[in-house]
Amino acid sequence: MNKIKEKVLANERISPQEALQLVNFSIHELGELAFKKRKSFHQKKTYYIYNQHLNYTNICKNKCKFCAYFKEKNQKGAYTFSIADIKKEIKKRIHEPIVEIHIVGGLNPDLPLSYYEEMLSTIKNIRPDVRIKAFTAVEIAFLAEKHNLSEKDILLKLKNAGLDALPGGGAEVFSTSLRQKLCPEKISAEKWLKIHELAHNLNIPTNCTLLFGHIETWPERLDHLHSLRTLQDKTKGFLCFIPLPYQPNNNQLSAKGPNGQDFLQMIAISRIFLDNIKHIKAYWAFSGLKAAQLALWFGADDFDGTIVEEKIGHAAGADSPKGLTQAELKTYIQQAGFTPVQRNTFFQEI
Ligand code: V47
Ligand code: SF4
Repeated sequence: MNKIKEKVLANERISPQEALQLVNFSIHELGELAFKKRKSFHQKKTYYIYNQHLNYTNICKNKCKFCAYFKEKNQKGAYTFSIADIKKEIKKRIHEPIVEIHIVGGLNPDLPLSYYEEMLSTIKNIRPDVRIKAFTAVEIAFLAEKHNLSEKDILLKLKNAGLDALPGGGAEVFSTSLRQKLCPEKISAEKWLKIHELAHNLNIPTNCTLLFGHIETWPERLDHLHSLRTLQDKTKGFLCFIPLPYQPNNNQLSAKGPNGQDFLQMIAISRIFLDNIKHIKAYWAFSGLKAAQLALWFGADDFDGTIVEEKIGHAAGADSPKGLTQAELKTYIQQAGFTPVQRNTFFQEI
């Protein structure tokens, strides 16, 4: 164990097999190591963003087993925003200093490509200074297939309409056998990685995620992180990694979700293993605020944002506010012992 510690402290890269041994470290020792890594990147800074979430439709043909957000087309509660609805949502908060709109939605076969382009250009018309982080690789692949275009063409069209970055969702766990159980209709790991590589090559930075704390194992988590680290070596296009703790309610998967120790171990091992991804996000909307505060001592350096309003985790039982004010966000970060730093989508300080 000490050899691995020495390697980490000497800023040497560790293998997935070595990272697996970190699971057996005491939580104090692991936390100390991850915190040293965090400090070498960011000292005591903790980043946050003033953002707005927009979930344009919950109709989705994929029906992932862990998802409590999707609805069938004619099911009660199914919705799709019109472009007029989107305008209204953006205008509702026009007097707030929002710097990013985060957009994701289900795979709704009734929406044409022009809807996505119009959504982006409409938002940029109303708020020219805002950055739009929108559409997971899953949505990009869906549009490409539906319109018989390449994923690169879709990315270029959307970039032209106002897309600035891609969020990290849809990665789930890269293991093929697990994907078969969790989300058999979803794009493969290879496709997810290919779309992120394409985006990076088009100067569209992206985030990346891992959905953890359900039926996956530590070796599967480490394989996933290894694939992300390998792509990052090639493109340097990932801005931030977000370990998403599984929320267990109202879906078709029988699993519990990670406990506090597992959550902190995941944050810490991500920080240590992903030596080429600068930021690790403690996504308070899924983990809860107290766990997110603690995660800052275990390697995380980003506290996400104001949000308003989070729908995907809350549909599955997330027990956190649906949004926060900027003042609240700063207070949570300060109370945890860190210095809040406002950032934009590209992690530039504001
Ligand atoms: O892709 C769905 C996940 C993701 C559940 O890039 C679930 O900055 C937990 O990716 N329990 C969407 N997770 C959220 C996401 C995200 C969030 C915040 C910031 C960024 C970013 C990305 O949520 C989905 C899926 O992987 N998800 N159901 C669930 N029951
Ligand atoms: Fe659809 Fe995404 Fe939910 Fe899967 S996780 S069912 S792709 S909305």
